Amino acid sequence: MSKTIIVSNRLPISLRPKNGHYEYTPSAGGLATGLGSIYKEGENIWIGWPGNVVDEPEKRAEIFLDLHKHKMVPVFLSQKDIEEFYEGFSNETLWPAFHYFTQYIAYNPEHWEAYLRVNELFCETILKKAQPDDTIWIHDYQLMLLPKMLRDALPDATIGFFQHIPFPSYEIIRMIPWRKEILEGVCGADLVGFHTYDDMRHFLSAVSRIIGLSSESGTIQAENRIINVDSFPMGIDYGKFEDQAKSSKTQSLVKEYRRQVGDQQLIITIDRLDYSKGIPQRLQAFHDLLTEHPDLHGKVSMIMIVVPSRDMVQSYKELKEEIDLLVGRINSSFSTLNWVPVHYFYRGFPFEELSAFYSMSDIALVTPLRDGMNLVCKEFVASKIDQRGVLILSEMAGAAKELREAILVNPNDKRAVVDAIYQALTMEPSEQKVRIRSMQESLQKYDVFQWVKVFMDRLRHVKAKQAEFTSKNVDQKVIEEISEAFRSAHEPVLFLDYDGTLTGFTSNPQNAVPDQELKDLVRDLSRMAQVVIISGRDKDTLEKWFHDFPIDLIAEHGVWMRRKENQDSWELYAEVDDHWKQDIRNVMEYYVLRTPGAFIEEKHHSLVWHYRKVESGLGDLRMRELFSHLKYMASGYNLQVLEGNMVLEIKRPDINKGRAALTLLKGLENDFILAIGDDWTDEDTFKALPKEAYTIRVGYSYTQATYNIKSFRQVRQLLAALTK
Ligand code: GDG
Repeated sequence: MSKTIIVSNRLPISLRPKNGHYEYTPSAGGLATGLGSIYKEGENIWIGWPGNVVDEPEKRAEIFLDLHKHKMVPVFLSQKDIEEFYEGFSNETLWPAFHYFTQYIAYNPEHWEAYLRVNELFCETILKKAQPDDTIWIHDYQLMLLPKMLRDALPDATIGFFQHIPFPSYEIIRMIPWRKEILEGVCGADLVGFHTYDDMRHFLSAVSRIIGLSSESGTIQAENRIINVDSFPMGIDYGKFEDQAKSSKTQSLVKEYRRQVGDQQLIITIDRLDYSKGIPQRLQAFHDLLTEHPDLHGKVSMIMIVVPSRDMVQSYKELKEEIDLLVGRINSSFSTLNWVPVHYFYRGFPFEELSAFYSMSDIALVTPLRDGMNLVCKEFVASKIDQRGVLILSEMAGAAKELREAILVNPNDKRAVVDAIYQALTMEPSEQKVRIRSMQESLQKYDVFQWVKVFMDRLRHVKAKQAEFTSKNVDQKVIEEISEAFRSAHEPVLFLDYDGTLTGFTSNPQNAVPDQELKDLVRDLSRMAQVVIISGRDKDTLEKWFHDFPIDLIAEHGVWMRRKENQDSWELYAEVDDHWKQDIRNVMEYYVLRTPGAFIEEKHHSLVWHYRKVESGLGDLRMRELFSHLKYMASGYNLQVLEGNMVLEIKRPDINKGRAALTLLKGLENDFILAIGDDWTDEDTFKALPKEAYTIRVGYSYTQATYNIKSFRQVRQLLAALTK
């Protein structure tokens, strides 16, 4: 039976040395709870770093055995790994880059080496446990190379990757010298998940621009499979926060704390120490609020919990000092003997106390400058069992995409934050109730268990889709079957599209000249079968490239044909009516002028707008614009607009490769037909041919063809097999 392996940098446990041994405390974090429903079942396991540096082999062995009981497998990291891989590349390169703090990005080749090394170490550990058909779910930015490493070793494994932090725009990711390896690493997965649609589209754009893999509706077309990219906003364990808030323990803590702080409004803020969380900016806004509203003195306090984190990293040390200073400034300026404006805690609290803080607070001020999701705001809402309270939430947190009833603010706009706090302090209880209730409803429905379920379902779905393609894949068995049928046929005919089928694409179409290997292949085939090159290319180009080959040529999707019996003459197979061309050309030229790199190709029956050389993204944008423009004009002329591989073509609908293929076959008694093509124009051929024909589409798109094949290289291999 196949199993599921969860992989994350940290295991959901902490080890504390005690009396020469270790004490294990399970983590209560949201991810650990959500994934608990998975790794604790059956043979499933969780693999990760236990959080301590342990070098002695005996101690490692002891931990290994202990963790085994908890269904965990440790990856041991050395002090150097921690410094270079974790603090270094993960937290000084990827973290600042992905949170748009470009001024903090370190570009250190040794850190990159460590990142590679540790990802490999994870890979080796996983490979000791994984079977070829297991499901492996990898978490977060510390392990972005791992999906590909695993894919290389286990080509059929089901691999999911989820990134908990934002994925930045192409402009940022391109700054990282190792961007290509990172993106290729992630693309080893079958399903890649982010918290928001913005992260997802940034990732897709980077993949297309940096590693040249295009995508449609979140599906990346890799060379031999599809990869799905989607957004899965992570939820919390709603029930746990609700139940805790209702518990007598929390209720009595709330009473006690309330007694201590007296009758005033409370603003809660909870974050790990991190510059992305906007803590100094928040303090400055609170400072301004107190300056502008002396009437609030003594009536409102902020409870600020900052959980120590990464304090070995220089930028974090500096941040800590800045926060200490700001808190000191506010408290020293405004405190009275019975009122402290900021209750500042630089430490973590047990869950019951955290719950009491959420429950007793009137306002949660969650203003990160950038945050993948932010769970604190969700936990606050879930803890409001009396539905009193106001959430102020940064637009820059992933959660802002879901929690629309919060007061949303731009955390860089200090004025807006001050106003938002004032609005929250004066909000009517009836309005608070409406807002909180609506947010609670959605958080309850989409909790962390639902998040896990949706991700896993989607992963299965992608795998099923891939299997559909694989079942149609031209493998060795199919090659043998086709070769066998080819050899026993008396009158075999081969319809071969040219660009993308027999050869790859070049930025200038005129450079896709047949190479020697292809020429030899076509010649060899022409001795054994009727070979038809069936292309959208103009006749002059085909004539130039294949003039003296004993083959049939079909140009411009069937407007022109040259039969092998009559190599010197091209016949026109469709009446050319080009009265529409000038109008359409004018429009296309306007789009050429606006789009550097675009150009027009004129054929007898069609006009083609090429954008392969246009800056990525701009080409698509202009193509969409031109598409709708031309579509409107096309109906008046009874023309058809078709989207091809980096081209937009407008042509008469009655001229197509299918019609041309049938014209050529008329009166012949072919006992073997093979057609291969790579785009929509070839679909007409596949559709028109008799059922017994072998039809193959290059690439893994949906097709009418019986089979899919990976690339033109595999097409050549198949054709070479026929000649043997
Ligand atoms: C990353 C992404 C994304 C905090 N103080 C205490 C305490 N906490 C718990 C909170 C909350 C968690 O820590 C913090 O989660 P966040 O989501 O706010 O932030 P990150 O740690 O940066 O997490 C983030 C997340 O991954 C999930 O994908 O949302 O954007 O950066 O659960 O409750 N828990 C206890 N005591 C504390 O004092 N017990």
